[in-house]
Amino acid sequence: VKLEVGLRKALGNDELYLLYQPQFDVHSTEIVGVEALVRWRHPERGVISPTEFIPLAEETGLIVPIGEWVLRTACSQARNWQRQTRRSVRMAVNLSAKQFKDENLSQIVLSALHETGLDPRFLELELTEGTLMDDAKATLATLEQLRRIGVYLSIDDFGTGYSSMNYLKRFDVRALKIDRSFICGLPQDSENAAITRAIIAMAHGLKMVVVAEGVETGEQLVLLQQYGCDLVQGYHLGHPVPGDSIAQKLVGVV
Ligand code: G
Ligand code: G
Ligand code: MN
Ligand code: NA
Repeated sequence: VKLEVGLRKALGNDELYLLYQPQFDVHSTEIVGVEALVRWRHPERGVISPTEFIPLAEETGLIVPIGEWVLRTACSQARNWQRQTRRSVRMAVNLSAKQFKDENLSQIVLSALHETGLDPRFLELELTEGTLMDDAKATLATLEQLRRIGVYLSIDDFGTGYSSMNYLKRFDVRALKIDRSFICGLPQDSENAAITRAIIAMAHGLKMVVVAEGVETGEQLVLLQQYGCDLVQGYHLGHPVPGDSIAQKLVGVV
C-alpha cells in the first residue's frame, strides 16, 4: 500500500527516469536501435526495478499515465539524439497488456510523435505474446490502428508465453525478440541452440527481423552471427545507460 502511494506521486515528483540499452546489427556491430527501460528513484528506498513497480502500476491503473510519460520521454530523447548527432536510431518502448487495451492508446502514440516530431518509423512498440493472445478482435483493431500510424511492432520475450504461430501470420509484426532464457545457456546448451535456430528460421521465413536478447559473451555473439540472427542486445555489448551516454556512442566518442 505504501509503495502504491509513493508510485502515485512518483510521476509528479520527477522520480521516474529512463535508461537506454543499445541494440546492434550483428554483422556491422553498429548501434541501430535502443530499448527504453524505466527506473524509479524512490526517495527512501533508492532505485526500484520495473519488475517490482510495473505490476503494481498495472493493478492500480497507474500504468496508463506512466506509460504515456515513458512514450513521450523516449520519443523526445530519440528526436534529440537525431538533432545532436545527425544519426537516427530506432527507439523501442515496452507496452504492457493494460496499456495495449487502453482505448486511447493510438491517440497517445500519435500525440507523443507529433509533440516530439519523431518520425513514426523510428518508434517500435514491444508487446508480449500474452498481450496478443487476449481478445483477438480488439487486438486486431488496435494493431491495425498502430500499423496505420506507421510504428513498428515487435514481440518481446518470444518463446516464453502462449504463442500460437497463427498469430504471427495474421499480425503485421516486424520483429521477434528471442527471450534471454534461450540465449543464456549458449553455446553449450544444445536444446536452447536448437530453439534459437528454429526461431530465426521461422522469423526469416515470415520476413521478420530477429533480435537476440541477453547476449552476455563474445562466444554467444559469434554463434548468433553464424545462425544469421539480425540484431543483438545484452550486457556483452552494452548495459542500459543514460541518454547522454548513447549520444556519445552515436558520435563515436566512446
Ligand atoms: O530493465 P529491466 O531488466 O529491469 O526490466 C525489467 C522488466 O520491466 C522487463 O520485463 C521490461 O520489459 C519491463 N519494463 C522496463 N521498462 C518498462 C516500461 O517502460 N514499460 C513497461 N510496461 N515495462 C517495462
Ligand atoms: O522483458 P524485457 O526484454 O523488456 O527485459 C529487459 C530487461 O533485461 C532489462 O531489465 C535489462 O536490464 C535486462 N537485460 C538486458 N540485457 C541483459 C543481459 O545481457 N543479461 C541479463 N541477465 N539481463 C539483461
Ligand atoms: Mn523489452
Ligand atoms: Na525480453
